[in-house]
Amino acid sequence: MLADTDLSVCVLGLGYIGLPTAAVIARTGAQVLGVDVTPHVVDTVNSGKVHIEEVDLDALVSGVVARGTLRASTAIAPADIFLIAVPTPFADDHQPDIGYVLKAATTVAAVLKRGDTVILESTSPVGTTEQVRDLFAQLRPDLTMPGRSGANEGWADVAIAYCPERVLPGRILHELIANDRVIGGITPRCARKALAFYRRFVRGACVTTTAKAAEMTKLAENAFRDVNIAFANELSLVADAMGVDVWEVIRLANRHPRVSILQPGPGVGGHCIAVDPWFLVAAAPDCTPLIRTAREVNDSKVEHVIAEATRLIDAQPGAPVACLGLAFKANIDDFRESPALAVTLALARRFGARVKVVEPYAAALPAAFAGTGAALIDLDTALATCAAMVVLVDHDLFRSVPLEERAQAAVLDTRGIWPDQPRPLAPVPLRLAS
Ligand code: SAJ
Repeated sequence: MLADTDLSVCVLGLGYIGLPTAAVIARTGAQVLGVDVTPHVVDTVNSGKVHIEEVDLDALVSGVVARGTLRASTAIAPADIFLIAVPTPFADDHQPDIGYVLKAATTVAAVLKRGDTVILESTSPVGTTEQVRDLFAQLRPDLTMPGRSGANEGWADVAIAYCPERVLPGRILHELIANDRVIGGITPRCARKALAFYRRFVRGACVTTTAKAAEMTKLAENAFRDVNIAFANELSLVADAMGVDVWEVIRLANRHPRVSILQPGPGVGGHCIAVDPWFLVAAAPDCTPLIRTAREVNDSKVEHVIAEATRLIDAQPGAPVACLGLAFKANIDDFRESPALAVTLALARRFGARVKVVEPYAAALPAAFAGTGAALIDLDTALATCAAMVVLVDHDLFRSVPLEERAQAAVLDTRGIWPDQPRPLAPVPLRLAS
């Protein structure tokens, strides 16, 4: 194995996964080149700064850039290991779009040489790693690719593997090292080569399998969480209709040794749990009614919260109302696919300047709010001036507000952070079976 300082690694995509991964590898002493299509991202990293908020990432990036082990560029260069960490969104019809992966692979193909290892980390539909291999075979007929028929297929010039990231925003640097990794090789030899690489910085167990099993494992993990959150969200609708406190029910049910219900909320956001289950549905639409329904339950929770918040605001004619939080979850600055943002935007479009937004992780309101009249204010101002409050994110800052500072406000608490808050409205009568 190469000494750490002799290893060159190229990370394609310097987003929420690529940049922390590049920095952690650079910390081992390997020479890391981070490639991104956005010049602003490249310039920011090269100046030792970060374009995303993640605990301790700024200090790590500034350290490895100063030490000379991490640099960024819009152009690729030859390396021993290529790690692809680009987005895999879905189209309007929920079909996965692996265009960025194939584009990144095309870029890699231009500099690929005998002995290199290519690892895909982006969450991907089952079969994507083999598609990348086929693309390499087409673009580089001078190199042998693994798992294609022919003599010595296990000993191809290039190793190709899939190793999904599993880190939780807010804990990325810790989880990158501590979490177990599933490493799927196109062939067992590919998996072993990728394993040797991850062993350099992962302290969790590294388990090898096939590329397809690793791809499906990642999708199964996020679909599992989505289904379980959907159960909690559905329970919250039933509990609301019955005038029961869902948070108390879940707390009590979770005292059962084999029950562990997740938390309801205003819906499921982020770029993973709200997206990845669709990859399974798209691959096997006839076998996935549960996964599809969970997605629909979680998406419909947003509409339910908008309706509830509208009732609350209508009951306070003319008064300012505070929406607490825009992020897709607590204590981060990531607003992608955020149900909190969707709810607040819908309310801002309907109630205009009456809507005040409190988001400690935003310096300004996102562009989508332009023309609505809504304003960004701080928490203390909201507590002093708003007659109604809609809690959409469980940021620690919001949790810390004592009852006496919010007792006078009508509150819709979609995250259950203020259990002592009096319920402002009678539940909407639902059609319950007698
Ligand atoms: N949420 C709830 N109730 C809960 C838990 C979460 O409503 O009890 C909501 C959150 O508020 C948020 C959404 O679900 O809107 C997703 O948050 P999350 O914390 O469940 O997950 P992510 O998207 O931050 O990260 C997930 C993780 N996957 C799993 O836990 C199986 C992470 O490990 C993955 O690396 C990440 O997806 C990814 O990149 O795929």
